[in-house]
Amino acid sequence: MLWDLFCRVIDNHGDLGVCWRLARDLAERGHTVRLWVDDASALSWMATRRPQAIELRDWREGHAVDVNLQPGDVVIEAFGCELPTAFVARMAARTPPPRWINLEYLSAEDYVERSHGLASPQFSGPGAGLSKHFYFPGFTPRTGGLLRERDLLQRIAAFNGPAWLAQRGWAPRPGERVVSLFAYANPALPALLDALAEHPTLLLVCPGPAQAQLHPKPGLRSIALPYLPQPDYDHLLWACDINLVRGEDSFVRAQWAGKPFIWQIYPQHDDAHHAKLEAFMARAQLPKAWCQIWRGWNGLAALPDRLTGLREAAEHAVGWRTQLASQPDLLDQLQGLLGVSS
Ligand code: TRH
Repeated sequence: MLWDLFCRVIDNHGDLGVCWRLARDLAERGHTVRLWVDDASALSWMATRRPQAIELRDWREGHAVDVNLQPGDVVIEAFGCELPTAFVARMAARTPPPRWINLEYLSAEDYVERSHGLASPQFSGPGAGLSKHFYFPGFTPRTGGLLRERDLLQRIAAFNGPAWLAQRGWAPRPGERVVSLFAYANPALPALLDALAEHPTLLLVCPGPAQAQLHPKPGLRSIALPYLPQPDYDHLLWACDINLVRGEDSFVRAQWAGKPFIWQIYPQHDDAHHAKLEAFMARAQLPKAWCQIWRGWNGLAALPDRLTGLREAAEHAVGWRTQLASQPDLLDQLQGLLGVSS
């Protein structure tokens, strides 16, 4: 089937990160994808390998949608990005009309289960007659699930983390733990570095504000990493002992890595992110001491001076991954909703 996937890059890399991962998963399952992106520049480092089945299209202002273009069988409007009206008109003119999906941001909050799968018939405008379905990713069987490539868990089980790190010159010294750090600007960074230094640690720091704030301290070595291709960023998460992640896609990938992780949620001006953070910790039944570390890292409490609860968090990470992996993945569910097989 042909899928039209529309992505508008707001800021950071998650909108494109999620859409690129979705496009790759669709291509892997035999589909053809037209990925419409307004700013595809991050693909230069994120997507060094481009599957044949993914065609990149530019939809910045001034790149009018080709009026002769026949919309695909499925149109995905990622994160409510508002499709070009000319394209919506083409959708309404197509027989049969394409299935229209609004792929929402990920949340563990209760409203997700109530909202997932709802239809929104369009009574006016260029799309009159079409019906849009809201698709909410999530952590429970009554949500749209999480992106998980079919062979992901086998690849993780077969992965040799120490060899992968050593090949890149990022191997820990004997007795050192390896921690990955991908974060927004964070006033708790000095306190985090102190807590990490309690145990000999090699910190692998992804591009971002933290790279400018690193100074050597006893017990803590750090290496500033370049942006890695998306599959290699996954490998980094699988190779490390603890992962600090942010946003949405790296947050999910840390859960598949099955290692203890700390999430810096994407900050929202009205503090709505506080409820999202608490909702996930409750949904995942994160160990109490580890919740305090999470609140400290997200500015909701003082960061403890040690990573208390790390052992419980390591056990929890494995059990939580097993629970999530027992649910159908996002694409299996979406194809089921659409009555599509791959
Ligand atoms: O970059 P982010 O903060 O993106 C955010 C979130 O998605 C948030 O929900 C959204 O509202 C906001 O964008 C607009 O974090 P995230 O979601 O982890 O996206 C980063 C992507 O970049 C992810 O797909 C992983 C990928 N990545 C690489 O491919 N290589 C790298 O080296 C790094 C650090 C990340």
